[in-house]
Amino acid sequence: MSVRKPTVLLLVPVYRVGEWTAAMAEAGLDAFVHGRDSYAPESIDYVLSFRPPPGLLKSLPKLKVIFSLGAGVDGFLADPEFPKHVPLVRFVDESLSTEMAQYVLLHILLVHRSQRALDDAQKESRWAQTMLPRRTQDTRVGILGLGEIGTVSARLLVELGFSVSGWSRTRKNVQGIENFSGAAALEAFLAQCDFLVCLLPLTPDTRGILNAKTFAMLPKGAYVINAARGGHVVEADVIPAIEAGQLAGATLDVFETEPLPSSSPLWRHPKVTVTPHIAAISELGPSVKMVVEGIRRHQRGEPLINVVDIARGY
Ligand code: NDP
Ligand code: OXD
Repeated sequence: MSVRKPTVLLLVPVYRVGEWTAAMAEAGLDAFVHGRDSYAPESIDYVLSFRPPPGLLKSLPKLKVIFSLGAGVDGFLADPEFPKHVPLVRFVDESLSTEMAQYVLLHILLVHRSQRALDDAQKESRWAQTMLPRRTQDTRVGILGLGEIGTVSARLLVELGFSVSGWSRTRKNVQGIENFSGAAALEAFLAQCDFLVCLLPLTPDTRGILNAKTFAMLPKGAYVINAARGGHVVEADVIPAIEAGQLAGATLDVFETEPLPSSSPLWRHPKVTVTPHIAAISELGPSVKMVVEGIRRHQRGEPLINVVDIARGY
């Protein structure tokens, strides 16, 4: 069967269009490829993006599949004109999940092992041998979101001896991880988290889930890590919860406004660690593989994989 040569729109930074085009050709995809500055809307079959400009996808009348460069698709679904009849395939990748798990582990260990305080002691040539970590098996890590990334992170922490639980929408059975599911179980889940790690998708149900009320449900002195989306946190509630001693501190990789404005007090608070949405980055090779395989599947009439459930929001 002969198939028409497809046309692909790459909504990646203009300076990256060349490397994407070359990598797709190297992967054997015979396609017309355009960047955002040179395309005819009626010619586009497939689009690749992370946060497309609102309204743009709707302006492509022959669009067949949308590929998300990121694992999170909130940047697509925030568009009120998102064409809901077009399948949206999201990026799911082992190396992305591993990098996320590394980020989570790094920031838990920095706190668990008092590394920041030990750095301060070194600056004063002080032998701080009394700064011993709490027993790992007595340290309870709770993960909001036991999906692709949450499960890899949870397993890594279990292997290192932490006591791990996870919260999901539907019931999960992951060995060694206590599962809490559904909105009704959230309070009981939070009540037993010394570390709370957010790895949820951003949906109407999860927006603002980290707020003064949920912080108050944690044990006093809990530590919060958000590597999911800025919209999960009510940013104005973080510093008051730390100053009240309810939170020991927070590590935040993602923010409502990115880059985080220099006026944000989060940058300067001694108990807040800010990183620039860098917990994990989608690599070119696996991203190209997802797009090329997805286009081939679509052209052969085979089912697509990792299709987002638009009604659910992830
Ligand atoms: P998945 O879709 O695989 O997992 C999502 C998990 O969240 C599932 O366990 C799901 O439950 C749970 N969940 C969703 N809604 C609810 C709810 N209302 N109540 C309880 N649980 C809920 O996503 P990934 O693991 O692939 O990615 C998670 C997020 O990580 C992305 O959406 C993205 O925002 C973020 N991310 C951030 C990066 C960074 O660099 N900072 C990089 C990559 C991703 P169930 O299993 O029952 O469906
Ligand atoms: C993602 C991200 O969702 O990079 O993959 O944030």
